[in-house]
Amino acid sequence: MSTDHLNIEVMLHPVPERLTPSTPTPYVNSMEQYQKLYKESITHPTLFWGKLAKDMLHWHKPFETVVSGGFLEGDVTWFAEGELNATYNCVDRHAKENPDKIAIIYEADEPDQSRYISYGVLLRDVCRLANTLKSLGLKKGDTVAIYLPMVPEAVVAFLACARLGIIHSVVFAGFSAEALRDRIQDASSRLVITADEGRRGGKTIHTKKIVDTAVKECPTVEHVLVFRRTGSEIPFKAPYDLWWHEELEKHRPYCVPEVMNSEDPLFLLYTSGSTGKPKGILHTTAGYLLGAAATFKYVFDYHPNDIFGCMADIGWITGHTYIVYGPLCNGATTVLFESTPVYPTPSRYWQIVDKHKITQFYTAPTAIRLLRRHGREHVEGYDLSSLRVIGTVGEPINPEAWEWYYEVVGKKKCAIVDTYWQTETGAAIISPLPGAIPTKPGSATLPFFGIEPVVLDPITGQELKSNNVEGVLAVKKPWPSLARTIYNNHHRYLDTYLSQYKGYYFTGDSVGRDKDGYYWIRGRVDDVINVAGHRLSTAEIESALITHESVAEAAVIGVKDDLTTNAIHAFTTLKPRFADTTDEKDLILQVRKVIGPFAAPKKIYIVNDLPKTRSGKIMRRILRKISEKEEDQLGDLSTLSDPSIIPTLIEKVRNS
Ligand code: 6R9
Repeated sequence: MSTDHLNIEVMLHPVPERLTPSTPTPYVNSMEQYQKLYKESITHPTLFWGKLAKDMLHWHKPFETVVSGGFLEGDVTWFAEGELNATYNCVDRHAKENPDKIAIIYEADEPDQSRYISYGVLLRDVCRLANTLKSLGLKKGDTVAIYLPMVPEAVVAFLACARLGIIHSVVFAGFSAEALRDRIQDASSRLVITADEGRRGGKTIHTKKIVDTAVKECPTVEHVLVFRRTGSEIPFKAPYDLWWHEELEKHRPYCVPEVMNSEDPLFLLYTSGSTGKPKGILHTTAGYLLGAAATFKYVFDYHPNDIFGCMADIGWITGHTYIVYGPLCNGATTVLFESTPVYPTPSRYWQIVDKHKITQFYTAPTAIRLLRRHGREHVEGYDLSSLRVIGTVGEPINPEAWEWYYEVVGKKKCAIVDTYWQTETGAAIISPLPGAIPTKPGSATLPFFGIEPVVLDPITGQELKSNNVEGVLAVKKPWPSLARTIYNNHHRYLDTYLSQYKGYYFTGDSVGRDKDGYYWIRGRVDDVINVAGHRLSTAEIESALITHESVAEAAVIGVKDDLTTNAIHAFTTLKPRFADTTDEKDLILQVRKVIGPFAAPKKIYIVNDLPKTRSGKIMRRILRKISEKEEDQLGDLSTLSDPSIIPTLIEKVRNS
């Protein structure tokens, strides 16, 4: 593979100077210190993680074995024999020490409706909800679905489950009723926690109605607990439906935390893979919590008086790790943002930074690209001098967006952390450390402590050991926050992550390692596509299309897009008797209905034929080239069963 493009001299941004004398000194203060600590973490992982786990977490019973098992068998465990409770770690210990410290700043959809929740109040609310869950007969090992907008009660719901050892399965509130139903069914959830309605960008989302549709086909659900967010009239069937405020009022504000084993499940989170069926990624208590807490502290260089603002949604892993578990485990103040970057104006992010004096700000490259398009005038006029670290996650950041973030937002004084990780990795695995690692726009730079990334030759699976190489990204040795399994499908876990390259964890991403050992994530090599930081599977969208009565076949591809990294394009053929009565709009609606609005294709082409190999495989590569208007690069067409359909496809795309 050519590596020429890796040799372009990229501007190396030095670590920023400390801003003022009162700026805290970063924990890791130089490249030498990073390298020394990194080396220790790799040569003595047991010592390294063992010490960190003792220092950062509160244990009811200490662990004896730091790590056992490995990638060959897929039977990794961390901190066996240890006992702890995630909620105790995230709430109780801080509430005891500093009950008035603000845990959550809720920045509501409307800018004038902020709420501040202290650790003391959070503990009481979590306990009341935990007692409510207990009274409903829920217990350790059960699963509960959480389908809530970005309100503090969502955090309360996470933590009340964790207090009792109930496995929470949060479903992003943008998913449709059908997608929610599938996730409730797969996890056999006994309860759904939701809201009457949601508010986002000035619009109302009919959350409870979506839940009502979903649970019709979910016999395991015994109750729906409804938080009142807007107070509008909604359909409500007691005693199946229960009001959050009425139930919590009945219960005491203290509940003893359940003592959990390190390897007991903490939560499930569904994510897209290369087949149509989403995977329930399972994280366990101690390993996940340690990964979240440690990366939060070091990657964002969190210090005790900081205000941390992660703009993600709690429905995705970024929200789990860097709105909830990472910050709260460190006793930090975390911002929960209900709105969008452009509501009511494209200055909203910077208003929030100014208003709450945010010190670390974390968002997705797609949001930065969007705001860059709106212009720097929307950033000017706000005091952003509280910021020290500004981060990105979810997709590669292009150098133009990086530079804009660095100059216009960070005023060339903040460290940018481009954090690479996945739902499966639980926490960041490749990322700069703000005080130590010089950055290059577009590179996630170097591995976090204890992570040994490798570049593999995609065909032979051989490790490409030198620098200046391109290949696929894998990790050599287990680390605490890696997901342990796919819920009820360990076989699929082994197949997806551990079998392709024996002895390694395979990320599904391709990567380059440059002459300085810096990593450049290139994108997925499987059928997963990244649209505005949302992870989607082409197969999942195809199966949504195919369930429409008129669709015969569907092929979905990710096409390069300036704003959203990839845009979804779909090619479909129709069953002859529906050919005159179905149009593109019907098919877009179908995807919105089955998955959710965020998965709707940007373009749908209804065509007579799809390009296939002689064995009947759809050649998506050709459709991608045609969609990207690169017809001159279609490559070898000789394997196509009918090459004559190509000009018609080109014409269709050109004329659309
Ligand atoms: C945390 C999260 C994971 C996929 C991952 C990769 C892409 C995430 C990235 C990045 C380039 C970064 N990705 N961070 N690509 N640079 N800094 O996003 O989890 O939703 O599971 O997505 O996102 O392709 O494999 P998830």
